[in-house]
Amino acid sequence: MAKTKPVINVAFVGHVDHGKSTTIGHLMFKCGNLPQQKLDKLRAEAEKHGKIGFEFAYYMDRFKEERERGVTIDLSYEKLITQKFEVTIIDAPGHRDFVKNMITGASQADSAFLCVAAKEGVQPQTKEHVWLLKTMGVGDLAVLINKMDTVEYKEAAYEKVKKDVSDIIKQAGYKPDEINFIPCSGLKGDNLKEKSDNLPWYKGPSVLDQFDLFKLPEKPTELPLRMPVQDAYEIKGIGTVPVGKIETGVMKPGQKIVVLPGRTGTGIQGEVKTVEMHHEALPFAEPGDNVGVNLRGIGKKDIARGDVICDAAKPMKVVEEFTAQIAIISPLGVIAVGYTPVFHVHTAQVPCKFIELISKTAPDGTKTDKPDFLKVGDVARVKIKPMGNLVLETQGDNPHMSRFAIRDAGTTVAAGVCIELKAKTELKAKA
Ligand SMILES: Nc1nc2c(ncn2[C@@H]2O[C@H](COP(=O)(O)OP(=O)(O)OP(=O)(O)O)[C@@H](O)[C@H]2O)c(=O)[nH]1
Ligand SMILES: [Mg+2]
Repeated sequence: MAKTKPVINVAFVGHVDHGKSTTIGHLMFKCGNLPQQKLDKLRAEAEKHGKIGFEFAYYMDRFKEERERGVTIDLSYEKLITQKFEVTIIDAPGHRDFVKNMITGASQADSAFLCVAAKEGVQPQTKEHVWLLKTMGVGDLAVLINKMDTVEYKEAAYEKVKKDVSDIIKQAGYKPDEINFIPCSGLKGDNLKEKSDNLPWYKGPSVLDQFDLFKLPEKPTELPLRMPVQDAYEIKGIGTVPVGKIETGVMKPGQKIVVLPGRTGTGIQGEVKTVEMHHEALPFAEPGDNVGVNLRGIGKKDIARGDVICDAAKPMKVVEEFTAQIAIISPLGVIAVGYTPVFHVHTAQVPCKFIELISKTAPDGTKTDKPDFLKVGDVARVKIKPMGNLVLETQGDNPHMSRFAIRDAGTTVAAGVCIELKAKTELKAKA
């Protein structure tokens, strides 16, 4: 597929069962991507599983277990051509057990719809997902206040949820005044494609309109090449094909690269043979492109999820220790020196230890130097030591590669950004 319109990747996130998959499925039906005959089949299958009302969700939930349980487990993708964009819709799971997959989805997204059910309002994963979006660098957000049919399409119900969502997104650093809050019903179809007569008080865009209101993601092409690897496949006759989204820089056939940290922990040198998107070879790929790459000199064992393909002349650094600014979202207890949770950085997961608490600001604004512990609502400056090989950059060098989430026992404890770092060894480029 030749690139005609600019590509954007839009994730649907939010608490379990708030209607993400249903909204996408129904929108696809209204846009003609899901034919009536197929919908009838999905409806029959949903009924067979005792899941009446899940037919639109089934369009996105394609695995047997997802259909039987009526929950999204893994990410699924759907193409939509709008007036302005070629959109890749990313349907993320809301269930707390699958937050890892949501993080991967957020790492691929340029923009996102946060889906909140009108009756239930803000729920734990509503808040957690907001922080994760922010951490993963998704700056452009719209909020769907879904299931408006369950609150008789009342404006008061919408306003209440809008206020609660505004509060949490503001805490995470979004500007609620610049964000559209769209009332809709994924199941009944209101405000998905056309504006609905059931919501005459609402003057804003429909869900479909909103896609074209998302900002065209800035393309940091001037920064060095960084492509975090989401997965690496072994393809017969071709070799190892890592896939992922290019965060910064440009990738071209013939380019010298280094995979970091790679199997060795110190980087493996290689060269780009081909770059493909949607099975088409590209002359070059840019930030935002989700691509598959064939690399000369890199075997299956050399590369895995969590590695980053970097410009060989300007590689990232493997970190000895780093200073970070973090916000505590929901600690399981309190955080003190010695605490060693898992850090999710781009697509990598590495246990890291808190070695120093430098300072903190409590939610009431009180500042403390060298605090003994951190708790929910605190924003802190801390020193961290990775327990494995981790590549990271400072916010000053490359903001796209400086953010991380801290997770422990199935919960996102904190989110943060790297301010300063000390490299393990100065990796010399052998381009
Ligand atoms: N009444 C009503 N029900 C809805 C609406 N949207 C979704 N539902 C129902 O809510 C349930 C969950 O819908 P899903 O689309 O699977 O929700 P989800 O957000 O994708 O859930 P996960 O992916 O598991 O997090 C299903 O029973 C849907 O029929 C809506 O607008 N109105
Ligand atoms: Mg779903």
